[in-house]
Amino acid sequence: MRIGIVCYPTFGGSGVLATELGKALADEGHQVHFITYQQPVRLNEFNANIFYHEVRVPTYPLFDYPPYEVALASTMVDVIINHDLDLLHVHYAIPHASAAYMAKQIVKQKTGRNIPVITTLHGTDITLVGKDKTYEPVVTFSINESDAITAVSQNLKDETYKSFAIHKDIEVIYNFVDVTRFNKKPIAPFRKVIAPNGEKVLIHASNFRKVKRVDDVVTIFAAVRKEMPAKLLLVGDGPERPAIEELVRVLGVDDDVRFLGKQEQMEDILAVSDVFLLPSEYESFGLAALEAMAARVVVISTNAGGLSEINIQNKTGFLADVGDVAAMSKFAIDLLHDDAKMATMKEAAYQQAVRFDITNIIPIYEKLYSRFCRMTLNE
Ligand code: GMT
Repeated sequence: MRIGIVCYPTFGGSGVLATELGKALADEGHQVHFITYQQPVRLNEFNANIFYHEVRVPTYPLFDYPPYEVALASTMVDVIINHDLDLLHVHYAIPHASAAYMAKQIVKQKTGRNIPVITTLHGTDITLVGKDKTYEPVVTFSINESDAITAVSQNLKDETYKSFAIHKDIEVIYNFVDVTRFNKKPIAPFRKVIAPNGEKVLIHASNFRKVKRVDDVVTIFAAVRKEMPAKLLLVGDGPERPAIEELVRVLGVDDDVRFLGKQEQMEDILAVSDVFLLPSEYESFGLAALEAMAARVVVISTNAGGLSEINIQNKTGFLADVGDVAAMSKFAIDLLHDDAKMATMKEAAYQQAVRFDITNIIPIYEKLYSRFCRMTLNE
């Protein structure tokens, strides 16, 4: 098949998932065309089946807001027609689903072909941004106009029906992880640099937005640090970082916290970690937590959104209510004191990640695609 993939090219979960999906489809022999405004961060290797089409948004003195969606739809039209795509798979509804709708209509008018559009909902496109009155009518319309809609968890599917008047079926296709990539032995000299005296290592990775509650990460770590020698790795970057740096200083844990910034080699960093903290206000799924589990790292998270669909209480990790830093701190302290329990939970976390291995999920997408392949105008 010739598949167009539209996503955000950044470190966000939807972009990571879409890029890994495209790479896996290319490995299966499909021709994959990425249409984005920048090379996706995880698109870091050559593959003869992968093509990248940059969306250029020319500026003009009149434009305070350059019309990205128009440029994106035009690029989609160009790629669909000139590369004879079989379907378009867009990730994150805003503005990808509405741009795809526009491209679909133009292609239909120009060629008579009805290009199938599949929209995958990822999270904040529904729960935060999409709900906003500024976007809601367009989001509702373009989701309904998609030929197929998928959501990355049951919780996100439920939230979508609650917040939008969607009259089509939404299929849950869970996010996935390449277990082979993340199941790595720790690099001993690296662990020595991070934790020179054998300290326990806690980790958090996100885009440092408010919804991630990174301040709770630091508060939990400070409680752990009072009880035992420990280090905290903070991976990623975003708007909350200056406030978090300040909090680290205020709580007096600056000697034990490392800000690593945006990182591509997450598997090496996770391999030297013991506990992954994800105290988010909401997560549709929590791809970062799944990657941690694949690296045998125990996850302590909130029970918000779809997190309880992957993190199982007292088995693969621990869950608490949003903001309950006392409970999450206690879970971490008790676990870090109990080597036997830690070993059992690490293994359980890994086994749970295997259920979401890439090899189990890619065929589900391929089956979905084959349902829509080569639709005609009358279908
Ligand atoms: O909000 C983010 O953290 C980024 C966002 C995205 O779409 O880039 O992540 C969402 O999609 C991920 C991949 O499906 C999910 O694993 C995240 O849970 C989800 N984030 C939220 O729901 C807050």
